[in-house]
Amino acid sequence: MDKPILLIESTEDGLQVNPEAKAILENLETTVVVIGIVGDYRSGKSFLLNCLAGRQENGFELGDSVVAHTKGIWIWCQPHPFLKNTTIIFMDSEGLQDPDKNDYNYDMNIITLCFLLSSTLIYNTTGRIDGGLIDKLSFVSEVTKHIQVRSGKHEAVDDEDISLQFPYLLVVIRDFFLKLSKDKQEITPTEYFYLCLKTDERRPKSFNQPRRIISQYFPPKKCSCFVLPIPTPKHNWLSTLHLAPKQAIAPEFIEKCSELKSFLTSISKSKTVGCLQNINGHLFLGLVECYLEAIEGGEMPCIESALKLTAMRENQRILDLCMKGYETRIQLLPFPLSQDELSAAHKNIVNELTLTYKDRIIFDDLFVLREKLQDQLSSAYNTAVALNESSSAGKCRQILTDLYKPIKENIKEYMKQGGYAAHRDQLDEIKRKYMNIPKKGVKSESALHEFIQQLEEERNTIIAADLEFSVLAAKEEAFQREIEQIELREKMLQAEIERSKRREQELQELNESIQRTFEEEMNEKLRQQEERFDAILAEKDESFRCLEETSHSEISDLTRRIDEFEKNKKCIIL
Ligand SMILES: Nc1nc2c(ncn2[C@@H]2O[C@H](COP(=O)(O)OP(=O)(O)O)[C@@H](O)[C@H]2O)c(=O)[nH]1
Ligand SMILES: [Mg+2]
Repeated sequence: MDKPILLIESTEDGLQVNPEAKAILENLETTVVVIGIVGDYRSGKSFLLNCLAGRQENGFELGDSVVAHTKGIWIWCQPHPFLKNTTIIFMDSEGLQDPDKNDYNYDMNIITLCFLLSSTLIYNTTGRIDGGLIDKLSFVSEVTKHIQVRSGKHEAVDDEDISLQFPYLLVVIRDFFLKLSKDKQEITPTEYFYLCLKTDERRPKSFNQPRRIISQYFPPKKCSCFVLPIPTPKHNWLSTLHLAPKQAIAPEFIEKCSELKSFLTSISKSKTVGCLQNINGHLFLGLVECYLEAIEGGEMPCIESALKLTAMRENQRILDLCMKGYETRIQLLPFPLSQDELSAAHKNIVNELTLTYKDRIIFDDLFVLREKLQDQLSSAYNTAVALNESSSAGKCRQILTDLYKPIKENIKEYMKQGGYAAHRDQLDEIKRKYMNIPKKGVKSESALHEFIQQLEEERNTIIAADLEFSVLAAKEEAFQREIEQIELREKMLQAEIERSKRREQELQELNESIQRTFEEEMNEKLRQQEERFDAILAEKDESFRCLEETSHSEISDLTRRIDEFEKNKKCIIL
């Protein structure tokens, strides 16, 4: 925190927690050590806290006039100088006995809240350690009247009980210049303080009562007195110390302040209320709210009730954190998972969360809390199971949709004869591919079943189309066959015609051939005949010639013979 912030403001509706401070404290997970300061108004409380916090600029506001500047209760969170995970909350309060307010109840409420909230409470005053200081401290007994330790109304309040709940009291006296001694021996301010607390039975009750109460509630182990010198010898800086240059501040003051700081950090323990140990920012806020509720409700703030309520609220917060942690971790799981994987992850997360939060759960309602946690965890686990199922179903559906996409896009191709078988084969292929895809989660089978079921209508359409196309195909086939028959017949006829043509041609050719042959033969025969005739003729001619010759010779012979005959006749006649 860069600068102080108002924690409790005084509004028209009474004291209220400032939402800005609430937001800061709600997120403050470290243990807190609360160093509060109360005391007279304009007694240098804010200036001292700034010195202890180590910074004047942007620190608690100082009043450089007689008008008190700090209103309500302010806080300034700073890391503890040497304790890990610890934050010191410096808590500045409105001064007491401000003549402007003159409201006793208001003062008591502020001081009671500081008492209840501080681990160490500085009572800041100026002057001396004397009876006057003790009188001023009698407000402690007043505070006890405003605090209830236990919630049981008729229960007797044990002073030690109250004392245990009280913070460490550090009385700081400002502008102190006296030497403290007893029997000429220098003594410490604390020793001197306790000397002043001694009762004297010869003195009246009004003298002894406050001393007794202070000794009772603040024994030496719970109280110290510290003195601080005047911060500067230059009185003109006193009203504006926060503006004074460093060299204007007295070295003894600086030294004493750092001594006080070391002392404070060494004695200031983390804020503890009853069994509520190591209170952190939001538990502290819980206490603030509980005490304020009581005060504003006109009741006495009760430590035990505040403790229980704060513990209950804190436990609920832890429970919520636990559940939030569970949900966050579950959401980071790589869904979908198998049931075994999910169950193992659930167990791991629960174990881790138990380890993280078990020490932060507060006391007595552990059983109730455990039951509550178990209930919430089992319902969160059911949600995780449902989430796993829906994630698995989603993934499986997506895989199946992707695998089926090419078929879906070309579904018309299956609206034909044999389409059903083709579609079925494709589906079988998809099923095979799908089953080989790993990490589909718990809904693998059911998603497939559902998917196939969803295809029922489509498949029926394919079957119907398949049948329709089969009938058509059968008809077409019959028609085709008829056409084929006709074509065949046509072909046959054609072939017949061809054949007959061919036969005709063949016949013609044959005829022609025969004719030709015949003609050739005839011609041959004629030729031969002619030849024969010619031969015969030639022969005849020859024979005629021969005959002629023969005849001629015969004739000639005859003639000769005739002639001879004639001649012979003549001769005979003669
Ligand atoms: N004499 C004196 N004046 C102081 C001291 N510390 C602070 N002052 C001055 O007292 C005035 C009030 O201081 P402040 O811290 O606002 O007082 P608060 O009202 O108690 O918070 C301022 O003008 C400071 O300069 C101190 O130790 N001695
Ligand atoms: Mg102040």
